[in-house]
Amino acid sequence: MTRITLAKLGLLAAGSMFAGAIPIELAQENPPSSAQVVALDECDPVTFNAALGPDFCHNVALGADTKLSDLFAKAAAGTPDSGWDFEPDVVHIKKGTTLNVVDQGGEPHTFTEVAQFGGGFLPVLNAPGETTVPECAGGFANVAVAKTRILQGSQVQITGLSKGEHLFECCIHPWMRVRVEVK
Ligand SMILES: [Cu+2]
Repeated sequence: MTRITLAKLGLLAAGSMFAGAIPIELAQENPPSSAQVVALDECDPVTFNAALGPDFCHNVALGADTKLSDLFAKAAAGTPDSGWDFEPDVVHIKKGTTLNVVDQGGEPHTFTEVAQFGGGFLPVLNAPGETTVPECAGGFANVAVAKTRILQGSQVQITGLSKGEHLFECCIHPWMRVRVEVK
């Protein structure tokens, strides 16, 4: 027998021992429930990638794209592009529910818990007069911010939310906001 096969058998044995050890009550308990939040954007690959790098925007926008200059102009006017959005805007969950946040857009976002909604770390994308909230300060040079990043096509799971209200926003596009109510 090869070493790999032996290792596999060992894993199988360990797995069945573990399964056997699970108390019946636990096995019958419903799996923890989950709720989904989707991050959306319609970045235009041509203009975004020309400015931000060849692989920045992966969007398949099919005509719904927003050019980078338009995104900046709308943010500066205080009327940010509604194509950049977390959906739904409000989530009601029970304590213990896992929140799955999926980036279905073309560019990276962050899902960052904040005490109060406010500006992100790129002043050019903040509403007029809006300042960077403390939780977004430093941008991706700040590990606390960087670890809340969600890349295109990936998802993060938020667990262990306490009862009460939790506010999340994108530190890049700060008009992307979600209020989570935990009962
Ligand atoms: Cu974003």
